[in-house]
Amino acid sequence: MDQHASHAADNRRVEDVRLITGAGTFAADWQAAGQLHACFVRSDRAHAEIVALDAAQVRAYPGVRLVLTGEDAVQAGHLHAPHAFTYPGRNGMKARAPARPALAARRVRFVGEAVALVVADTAAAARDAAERVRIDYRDLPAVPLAEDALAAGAPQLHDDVPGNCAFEVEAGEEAPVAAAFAGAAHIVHLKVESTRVAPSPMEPRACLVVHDAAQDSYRFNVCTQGITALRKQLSDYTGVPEDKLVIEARDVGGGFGQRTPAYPEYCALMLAARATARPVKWVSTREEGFLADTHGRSNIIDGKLALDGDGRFLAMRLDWINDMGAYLSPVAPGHIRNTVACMTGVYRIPALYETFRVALTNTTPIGSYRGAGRPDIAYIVERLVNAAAIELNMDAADLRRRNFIPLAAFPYKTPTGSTYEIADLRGVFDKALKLADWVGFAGRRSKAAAAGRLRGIGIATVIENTGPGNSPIDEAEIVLDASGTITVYVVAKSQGQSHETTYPIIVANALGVPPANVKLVECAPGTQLRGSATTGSRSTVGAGSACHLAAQKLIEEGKALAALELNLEPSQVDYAQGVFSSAESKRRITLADLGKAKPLAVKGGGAFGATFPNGCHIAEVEVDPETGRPEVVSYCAVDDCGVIIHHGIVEGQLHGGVVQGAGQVFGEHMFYDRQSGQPLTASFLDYVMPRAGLIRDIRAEEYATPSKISPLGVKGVGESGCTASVPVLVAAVMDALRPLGVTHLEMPLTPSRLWQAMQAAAIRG
Ligand code: MCN
Repeated sequence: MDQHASHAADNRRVEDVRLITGAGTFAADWQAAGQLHACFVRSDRAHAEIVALDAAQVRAYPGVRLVLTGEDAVQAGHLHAPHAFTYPGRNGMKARAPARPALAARRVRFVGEAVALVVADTAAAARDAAERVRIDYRDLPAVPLAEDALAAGAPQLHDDVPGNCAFEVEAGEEAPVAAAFAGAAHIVHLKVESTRVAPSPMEPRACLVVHDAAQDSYRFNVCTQGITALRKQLSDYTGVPEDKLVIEARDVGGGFGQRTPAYPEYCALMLAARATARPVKWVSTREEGFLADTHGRSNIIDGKLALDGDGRFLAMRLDWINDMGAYLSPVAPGHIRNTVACMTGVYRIPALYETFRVALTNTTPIGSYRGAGRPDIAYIVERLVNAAAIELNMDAADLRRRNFIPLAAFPYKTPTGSTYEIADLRGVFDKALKLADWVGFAGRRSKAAAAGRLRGIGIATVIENTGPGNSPIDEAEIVLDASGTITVYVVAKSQGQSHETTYPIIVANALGVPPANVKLVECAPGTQLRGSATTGSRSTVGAGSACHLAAQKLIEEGKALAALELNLEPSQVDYAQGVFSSAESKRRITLADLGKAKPLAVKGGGAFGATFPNGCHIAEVEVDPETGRPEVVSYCAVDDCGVIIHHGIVEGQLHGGVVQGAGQVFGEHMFYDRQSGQPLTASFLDYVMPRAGLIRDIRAEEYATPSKISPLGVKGVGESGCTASVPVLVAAVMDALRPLGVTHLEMPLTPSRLWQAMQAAAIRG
């Protein structure tokens, strides 16, 4: 066990009691004196012109204070949702980013798009009035599927996005890949879909906006993954300077990437707060969440892997269609960046090339979703590797072992430009094979077969980047105040990752004091600290490292102040376990007493690049041939996230991630009617979330290779579980059905889909 884990031995998390006893403060809990309530009128069709919008009658309705429409948003200039395709695409192409007024003007492009905003004295009055807003639409043909949207002659969503193609971009080099394919002994080809999912955090979105007329500034209480990114995006969207936007968030009930962007609703609420001169509050319903919160994934990937006669990988080509929904979200391009960063996976593949076509469709915009491209790239790469093992009649583990990047090759520069710092792939792999008893599988399969069940095993060996983050610098501030309290400030924002436990441990370990003596404040309103939002599993690397460095600075600056108090030279002062002392003079002063005499505030931080956590997951699934019901009967995971700060939290993050991936594999799917563009799974009746019993027992073990990117030796872990569980669980199901001749299925692997595949295979004979 490393030094940083020592204070966390009892595994308790500081925030748990507050959160599980209902004492949290979530976005909807905020109230402001005199607040009004908002309700959005949303489009009930996927693609239509707004012919007329009659709000006159509604404006006169009792309790109604304001009705805003798309024209108001256009007039205010709340028009251009920011996006991050700021780099040139294929042949120098510039991204075509369509305007997105905060309320739809003249045309709607997806079911659930906000068309008008009604503000009233009560939430009920706002809802009643919103139902009475009359909108006449002229329906237009809809294209909810990305491949349809990119096809010649498809209905066009935006005049300035010809062919519904917002961007084309490529990575790697095409010529060496083509040459390697020409000389390959084997080529495997697969086209798969990484399905569209609705992230669905527990806390529905909510936002309270207060406009200060004197300062012309806005104050928000909102569920967010970090205020710095949100502040910048809101400013870009509305033109209001960042220093006029103050954002406050306390507890956030899940984010999964979906709580990052500046949603148009927030910009419409700003207009309402300004126009009414009253605070305006909006709390989303769950149904609105399905329709208007960003979705995740939704990629179609055509992949080819070339191998030599000995099963060595020669080259890989991937052609992606990235569905982005009706508009570009500010965070969507992150998927592409991440798939490029990890394209080679854990394998030495000398030549790589991939293309991306970013499609706009009549669906809810796509944003980041836990993993943001890493589960997608891991899914296609691992499925190709499994297909290759079948083609070559090799054991899936042997084929992987043959192609791993060897330990001696680290730091490893990939053909698509990443530098993997350090990973002991064989070490992780061997530990996982042993944990899962890989070699004993044949016996378990026979036993299951004797009981009339189809048993399969899957393996996934994955690596992911924990992102450079949306700020080049991460900072933390530590204040030692006159009461002797140590408070640490960061701009990351926990949504369930237990930062309130983690950062105090980091600071306490550096200072040699109990973690209980250190308090954390995340995202203090108005803070000017720099740092990334809690995205890309980089908070421990970024904000955590900054906390560590700030604590070291506190010791150094504390020594100078202690020297003054003790009438010594700073060089005569030592520090250990919360006490400044001098061996010669026997004088001493505690950290707390120093704070009382000389309060101190220090800032620490730096630029911490991407780390590359990796893992090997092995799962076994049994399928009931009578009903098609799959059951995960074994799940083993060995992960390397570097030095671990808190083992219990890491385990929890892995479990959560694994089950989140399993949700996509077995049930979750945002599904649209191909003709009308109506979402058919926009409630928990139809959208199948994973239940607690889906994976009953996850056996997780650690394998640490410390990272030098962070002074703590940490790598990220928040998304690792779902990056690995998507490919491994699909592989296990496919392996179970392979003896029947089923070779390819798309997610979600529902009982009915499996049953139908088995029936079709039986008919084929
Ligand atoms: N940790 C550790 N040692 C390490 C790395 C991490 O002890 N070497 C622990 C720390 O306690 C830290 C936690 O793991 O608080 C997560 O750390 P990290 O990997 O840095 O991830 P972030 O804090 O940046 O969290 C982001 C990540 C992402 S991107 C998504 S999406 C996600 C996730 O975390 N969404 C979550 N986990 C989630 N968990 C919950 N409950 N809810 C979400 O919305």
